[in-house]
Amino acid sequence: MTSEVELAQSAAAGGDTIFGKILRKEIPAKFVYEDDQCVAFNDVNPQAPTHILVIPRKPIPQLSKATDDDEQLLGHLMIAARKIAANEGLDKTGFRLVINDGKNGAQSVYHLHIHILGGRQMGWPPG
Ligand code: TR5
Repeated sequence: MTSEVELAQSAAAGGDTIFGKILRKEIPAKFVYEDDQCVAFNDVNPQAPTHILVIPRKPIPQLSKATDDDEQLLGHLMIAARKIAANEGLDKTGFRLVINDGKNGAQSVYHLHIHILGGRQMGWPPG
C-alpha cells in the first residue's frame, strides 16, 4: 500500500482536489460539523481513534498560500476544531491539531485542512 509520505511526495499543488468534490457533494461524505465557512468529516485512513479533517469552503491549497486576508477564516477553523473536539469528548483528555504543508510537511491533498487527532496518547516528536 502506498504510504502517506509517498502520496505526499507525488502530490502537486493546483487544481481541484478530492476535498473540493466532497464540498460540492460529488462524493458522499458525512459531515460531523458544518457552518458557512467550513465543513468537517472523518479521515478515510484514521491515524487515531478520532481523526477528523476540518476544511474551509474557500479552496486555499495550503497554509503557506493563505494571505493576510484569510486571518478571520484561519481563526474560524481553529475555533471550529475546538468545538468539534469538544463534541467528540476530546476536551477532557486532550487532542492534537496538525496542518501539513507541502512536500516536506507530508501534505497529500492540496486543499487546506486541519487534522484533529485524539482518543489515544500521542507521541513526540512526530515522524
Ligand atoms: O497528508 P495530508 O495532510 O494532505 O492529509 C490528507 C488526508 O486526507 C489524509 O489523512 C488522508 O487519509 C485523507 N483523505 C484522503 C482521501 C480522503 C481522505 N479523507 C476522507 N475522505 C477521502 N476520500 C473520499 N478520498 C481521499 N483520497
